[in-house]
Amino acid sequence: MKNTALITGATAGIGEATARLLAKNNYNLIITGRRKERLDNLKKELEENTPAKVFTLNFDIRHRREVETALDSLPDEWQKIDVLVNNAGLAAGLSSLYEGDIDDWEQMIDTNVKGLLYVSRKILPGMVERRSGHVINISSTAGKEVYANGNVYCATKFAVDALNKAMRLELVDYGVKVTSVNPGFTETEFSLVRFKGDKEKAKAPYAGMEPLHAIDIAEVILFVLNRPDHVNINEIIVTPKAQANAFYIHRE
Ligand code: NDP
Ligand code: 8X3
Repeated sequence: MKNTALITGATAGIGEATARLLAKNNYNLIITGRRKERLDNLKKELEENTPAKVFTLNFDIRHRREVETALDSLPDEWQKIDVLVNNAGLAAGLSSLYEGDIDDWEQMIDTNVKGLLYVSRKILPGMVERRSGHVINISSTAGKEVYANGNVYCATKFAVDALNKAMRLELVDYGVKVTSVNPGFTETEFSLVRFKGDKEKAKAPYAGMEPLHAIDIAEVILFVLNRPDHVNINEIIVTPKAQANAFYIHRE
């Protein structure tokens, strides 16, 4: 029997690559995001080309009522969620705290921390009740070390790291696995979003080095999920070969 995975932020990057990979590996999928057309196209593509059934939920994760209404609307046959990939997130801007844009801060906190909490609060009770499940929280190298001008983004990812540890403690007695996956530089739409559509600025972080690709992280997620039942990977940090930590990059 297939398991069901709910992936937040599946319209691009790591979430989309994870959806594609899990669809080929015996999962049915609930995919979420704000861009409805992308969700619909991905559902169509995956249902045509893989054995997966796909359900789409279109909501802005920052809005608690939208999240609750969307998740409450799941039909009975989609209620049993075995895997939750808390992936939706973003960085907005790159500047010192003393020059920071408060709207950017709020967007990051509302998406990366509060959005993750809203979704988790709805999905975890079912896992606890069934005494099974696996939550994968996408944190970052930025959740392990702070880099200059990363301040609030780093703070949100440190928060994800703390929530990951909290979930592990609180869910271990119910047989629910919890893992944080902490990627380094990964070339997705992340940088374009951070720099608000400025393509030149978005390319700069990857100059003279090969970043990770979204599929690299999707493969790690599948590896984590495929461990035997008695094994839990608590956290995993994955960087490009050229990235030593959150802020030291070797460039050719
Ligand atoms: P992308 O920008 O390519 O994808 C981000 C995804 O998050 C999109 O599907 C987007 O969907 C969704 N999302 C963003 N805001 C919202 C919102 N308000 N409501 C619902 N969905 C939202 O970036 P990545 O794939 O790189 O990022 C995925 C995760 O990985 C993030 O948590 C990021 O912080 C983390 N990460 C990324 C790294 C990188 O270098 N790329 C490194 C380490 C961690 P839509 O816009 O359609 O709503
Ligand atoms: C994303 C990686 O280093 O751009 O979490 O913050 S970084």
